[in-house]
Amino acid sequence: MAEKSGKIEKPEPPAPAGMGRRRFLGTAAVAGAGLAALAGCNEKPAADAGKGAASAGGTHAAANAVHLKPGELDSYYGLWSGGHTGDARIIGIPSGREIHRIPCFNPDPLIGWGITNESKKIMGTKPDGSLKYTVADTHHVHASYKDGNYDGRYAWINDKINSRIARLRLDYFVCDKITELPNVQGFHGIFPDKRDPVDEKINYTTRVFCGGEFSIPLPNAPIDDPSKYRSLFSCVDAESMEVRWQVMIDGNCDLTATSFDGKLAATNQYNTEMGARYEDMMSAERDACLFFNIARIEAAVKAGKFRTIGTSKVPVVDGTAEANKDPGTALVAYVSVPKNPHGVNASPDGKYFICAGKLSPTATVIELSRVLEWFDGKLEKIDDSIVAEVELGLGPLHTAFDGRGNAYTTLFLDSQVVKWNVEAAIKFTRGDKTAKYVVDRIDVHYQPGHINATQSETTAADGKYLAVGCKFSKDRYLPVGPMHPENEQLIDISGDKMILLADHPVRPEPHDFIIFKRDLVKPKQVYDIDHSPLAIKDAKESGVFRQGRKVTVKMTSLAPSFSLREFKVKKGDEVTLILTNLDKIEDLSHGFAIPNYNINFVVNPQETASVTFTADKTGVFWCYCTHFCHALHLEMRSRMIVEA
Ligand code: RUQ
Ligand code: CUA
Ligand code: CA
Repeated sequence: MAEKSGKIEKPEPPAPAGMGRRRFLGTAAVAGAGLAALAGCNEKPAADAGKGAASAGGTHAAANAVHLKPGELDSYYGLWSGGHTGDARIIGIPSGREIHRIPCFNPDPLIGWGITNESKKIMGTKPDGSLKYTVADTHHVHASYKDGNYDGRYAWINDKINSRIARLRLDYFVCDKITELPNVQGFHGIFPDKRDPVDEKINYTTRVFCGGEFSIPLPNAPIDDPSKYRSLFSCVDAESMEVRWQVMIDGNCDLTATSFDGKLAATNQYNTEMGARYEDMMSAERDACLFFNIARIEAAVKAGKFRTIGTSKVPVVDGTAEANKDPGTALVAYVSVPKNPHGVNASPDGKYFICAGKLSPTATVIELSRVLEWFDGKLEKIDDSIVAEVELGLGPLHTAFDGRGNAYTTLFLDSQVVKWNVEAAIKFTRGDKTAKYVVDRIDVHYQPGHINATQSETTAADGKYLAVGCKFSKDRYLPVGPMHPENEQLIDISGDKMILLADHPVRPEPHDFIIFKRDLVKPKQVYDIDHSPLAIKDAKESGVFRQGRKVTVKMTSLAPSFSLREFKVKKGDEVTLILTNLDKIEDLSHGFAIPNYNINFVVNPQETASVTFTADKTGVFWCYCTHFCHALHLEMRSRMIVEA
């Protein structure tokens, strides 16, 4: 294992008043009784159940805040990761209503994702045409920026299982590109940059950073010795979705954040030990938060100072601690933070990065300008970029911001959210023990992980609502067997005190989300017919076109009929069916299903989709519309006759 460079032991700051029970969670405690608590099975806070609602959220005012009258629209879009379902979900805030799902990594029969040729091309196929992957595990979703705020162009989402990044278009609310990261396992943290570090004119997102959480042999080979494993931090081009470059580092990447000036990307690291078992991964008292100097990395790539790994052509620069000791040339800075940190977040004033402690009850505040000073040779020790390290409670994970100088951190073990003031925490760390940095605490239900406030990590953070992703819901909903929903709780943060407003059950398990003002996106509700080169713009172009055993069936839809009421193909034909929906009216979508052929897809107004299949069964097959579109929806059919 490489020497952990620059890791100095920091004395623990004294516990603030009233925090006696929140001791440092040492290795011994965790290995014993503490482990059960880490898994979220600490004693069930039964007496506490509903307390938040009764004490605060149970008021009429709170209930009114989230209750929209029929026909009323939400004021924010919530973009939620879908977890196991490999999709992204759109949730209206404050109502908590799920409005839409965007399939990305997994097939979805509703819209024919993974069934149409267009979606298969995005998802990736094997040589036999079947999908390369059919499972996914999405965690984090983040949107593109301009001038420090969301610009409504794109969002990106990760698949941890197969190391894929998907891009979502925020005009049609669809996934349009997926890239698999080479030589990465456990792709976890993801964050777009907010502007270019060098070019002043590029004040918007052009890169997306992706952290690889699991270290592996590079190139991958059956090597047993974990000290030989490394992980990669990847930069993906926001437009082309190609991987621009990667940085090889010691330890691992977990979450990712970016600075508002475009100069730095950060990742927190819990496995500086480079252990292969959890006991090894928590043996050190401090781990790290890494800062990547984007301009320097890109200059190094330009100068040819890189290697490639295996069959990948992506340039890989050396970001290991040993190669980055000299600040004058360093590409990466390793800042020491306490024990197995989780979550790194950039404050909306652009000044700080906050790393939560997870196994340490602390949050560490790192000042961006000081990290830059270190790279410029003006700060002697990189750890002097730490301006605060304060106790918050047990199991701090993620942090959100209200734009008024306050941070909100989830405490997984305490089942709480703590509101704390960043400048007061800095004063406290500097020695002013009268500085009361904890502003408020609220119980949540239960074991919160992710947290986000409206517009949190933007210059337009407005401190109105806070959503908390509780990993355990226990007694909050009607029991539905062993699998419980997750509990997304909504909290009013517009005043000094946090007020619990509502519980929203969600299908497990979304992990992360962002919430932004509704006027930041301009969705389109009818396709531009030219979006597909295959579009059949006139019903008269319909027909069956044969070239040997390859048959193209061209069809249009216009409620309540398909342009071909019947069509004939022969057994063994490779059939490509192209369907354009000629309806122009908003919300007039048709479906197209072929019984016993396992085909179903949707065409929205002016949309074109195609499917290719082998006609391997003879007989009559009633292709029917699967989307209720008209009073004669049930009659909207076409007969496929497959002849012997
Ligand atoms: S991680 S609970 Cu996958 Cu987002 Cu922190
Ligand atoms: Cu077309 Cu139902
Ligand atoms: Ca560790």
